[in-house]
Amino acid sequence: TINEATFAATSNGENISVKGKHRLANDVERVVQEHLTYVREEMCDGWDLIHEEGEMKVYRREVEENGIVVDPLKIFHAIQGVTGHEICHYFWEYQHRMEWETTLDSTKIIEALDQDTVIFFQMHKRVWPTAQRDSCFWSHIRCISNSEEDQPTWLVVNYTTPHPLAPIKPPQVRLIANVAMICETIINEPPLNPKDIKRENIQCKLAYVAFVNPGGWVPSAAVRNVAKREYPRFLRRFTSYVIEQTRDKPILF
Ligand code: H13
Repeated sequence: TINEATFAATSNGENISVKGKHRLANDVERVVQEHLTYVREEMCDGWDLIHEEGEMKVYRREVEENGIVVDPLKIFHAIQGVTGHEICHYFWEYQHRMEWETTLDSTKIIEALDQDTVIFFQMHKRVWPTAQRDSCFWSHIRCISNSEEDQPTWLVVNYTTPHPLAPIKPPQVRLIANVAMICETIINEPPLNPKDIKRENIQCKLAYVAFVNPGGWVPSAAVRNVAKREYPRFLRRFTSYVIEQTRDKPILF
């Protein structure tokens, strides 16, 4: 519910409340902080490097809950010529999503909670040998300043939430997810005047973290094979898309 008298318009023309906190603000805060702590943890016992491709490294920890595979996943990558803000912008903005997502049938915004937080309903492609999956999650984008000199950290978090506009309709199965994209921008050999920074001087260090529960039983081997193939494929395609989109645009710091 919108309880404040001040409104702003989102890019697709809906009104959202901009004053005061929305009903999921505390949840968003907690999950963002958890990701910032978790991403800095050392990758030690139990983490397997399952895929390496150039600068991209995909790690996974094998975990099952009641026989359901819920393997945590972490990907590290470094992308030349783009900023963390650009990566997060394209990951969060739904207008671009269907151009890089190959695992979705549809995506839509069902509520805007504030300018940086929206609730998505998505229909996923049937990639595994059982029922089709959908998902309903808040998606939040944020910029965190670390110090005056450093470039800020940008992040996007996608976190499952129930919503009256998205009831679960069996046989449809709902994915449960907690996903974060966390990016830092590195400027190599910074010129004296910041205006002279060129794309060849910049690099984005990216961490992508995913906890996904398929929401119902799927054969373990099938889920693990799909994940091992699809996550690197997603990151490859998504980062090429951002490079392509930003190539001739001014740098978005
Ligand atoms: O992160 C990716 N896409 C986001 C934008 O569409 C949505 C994602 C999400 C997934 C599920 C529920 C809620 C949000 O954050 C890219 C995802 C790539 C997925 C590759 C498929 C892997 C299959 C793993 C099987 C685990 C059950």
